[in-house]
Amino acid sequence: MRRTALPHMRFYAKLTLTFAVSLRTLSPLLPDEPGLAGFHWVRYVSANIPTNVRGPMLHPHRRRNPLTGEWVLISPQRTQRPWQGKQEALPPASLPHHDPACYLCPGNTRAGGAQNPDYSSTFVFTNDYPALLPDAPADASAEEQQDSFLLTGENVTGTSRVVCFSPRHDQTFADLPVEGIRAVIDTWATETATLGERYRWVQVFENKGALMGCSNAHPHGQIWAGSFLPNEPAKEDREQGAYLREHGSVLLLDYVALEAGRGERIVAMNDRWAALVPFWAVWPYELLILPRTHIQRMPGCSTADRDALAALLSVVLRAYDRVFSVTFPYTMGWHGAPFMTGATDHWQLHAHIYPPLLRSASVKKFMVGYEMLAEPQRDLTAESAAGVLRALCTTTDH
Ligand code: H2U
Ligand code: ZN
Repeated sequence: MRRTALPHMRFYAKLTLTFAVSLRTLSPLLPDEPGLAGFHWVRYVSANIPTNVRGPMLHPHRRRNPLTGEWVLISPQRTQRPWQGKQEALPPASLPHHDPACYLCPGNTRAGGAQNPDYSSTFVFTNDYPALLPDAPADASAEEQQDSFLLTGENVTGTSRVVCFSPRHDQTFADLPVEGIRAVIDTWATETATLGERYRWVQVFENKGALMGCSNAHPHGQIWAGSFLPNEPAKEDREQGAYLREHGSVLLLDYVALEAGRGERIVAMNDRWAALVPFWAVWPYELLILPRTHIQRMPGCSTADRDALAALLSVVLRAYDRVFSVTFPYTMGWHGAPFMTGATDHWQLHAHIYPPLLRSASVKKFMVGYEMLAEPQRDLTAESAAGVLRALCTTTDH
C-alpha cells in the first residue's frame, strides 16, 4: 500500500470528500462505518476529511489477497452507477419433499441405473459421471511431453463423490436444522480423511443454485479428490508457507485475530469460528469462514469445533437468503492442508463462499472484460458488504 501513496493525495482527498458527501446521502448500501484503520494511505486521506465525514474509501484502490498474492481493484465510487443489467427469471418457489424424478432423492434410480438407498441423513456416492478416474493409464501422454516444454502435461488419478445433504428435496443447506448441518460437517470430515489416504488434494464443495450451474435443486455438494495439487490450493500453499517462514506464525490465524479485533469485516463470530468478508474479497458478498484456533484439516475439528461451525454456518447462510429475499446461490468450498506431502504447519483450514448476486435476486456480478483480461474488480467495499450481512444475521424474518 505504501507504494501507492501519491504526492497529490491532498487533491484526491478533497475530490473524494465532495463525492463522499453526495454518495452518502444517496446510498443505503454504505453504512456508517469506521475508517479503515491500519490501511496506510487511507488514514492519510481521512486526516484531510472533517471528522463528521467518516467513511470507507470512496476512490479507486487495489487490495492484495495474501492467500494467493493476487490483487483486486476496488471502485467504490461506482456503487450508484445506473444499471440496465439482465433480469433473469427466479427459480420456482416451492418444491416437493420428495421428487420422483430427482436422481438424488431416497429410493430413486439414478441416471446410471444405480438405486439410492432409503437414506435418512446424509448420503454419499461416487459420481456416475466423474471428472477424475482412479485408474487412469500410467504415462499415456509421456511421448507428447518429451518433445516440448510448450506442450507439458501430466497424468492424474482421482475420484468424484456426490454428497446428498439430506433426504428432503425441498430444503437447502441453509434451511436444514443445525443438527442437519452438523451431520454434513461429519460427512465432509469422514470423506476427507478417507480420500486423503489415497489422494493429495480433497476438494469439498457445494454449487448452489441454477445461477451457479447446479443441475438439481436437491441439496447436495460434491467432493473431488485427486493425485495433484490444483491451481488455487497451490497458490495458498505457497503464500501460507512463505508467511510462516517470514513471520513465524500462521497467516490465517494472524488474520482472524486481526479481524476479530477490528470488527468492521466480521459478519458473525463465536468462540471457535469467524465468518467475515475478507479485506480482499472479489465477489460482492464473499465470505471466508475461519477457525480461531489452529486446525489444518476438517477431520481435525473436535466435536465442539463442529458444533460451533454448524451454528455459525446456519446463521450466515440464512442471512444470505435475506439479502435479496431469495435462496442465495453460491459456490462454497473447503481448503485444508494437502495430504501425502511434507510439513503442513503453515496450513489453516478455511472455507470460501463465492456468491454471484450483486444487486437483486437476479442481477449477478459478471467476471468479464477487465476481470478476464486484467484483474478482478468490485464496486461495493468489503466493509459495506459485511455491514449488510451482519445486520441480516441478527434479524429473524425470512
Ligand atoms: P451438480 O448439480 O452440482 O452439477 O451435481 C450433480 C452431480 O451429480 C453431477 O456431477 C452427478 C452429476 O454428474 N450425477 C450422478 O452422479 N448420477 C446421476 O444419476 C445424475 C447426476
Ligand atoms: Zn431430490
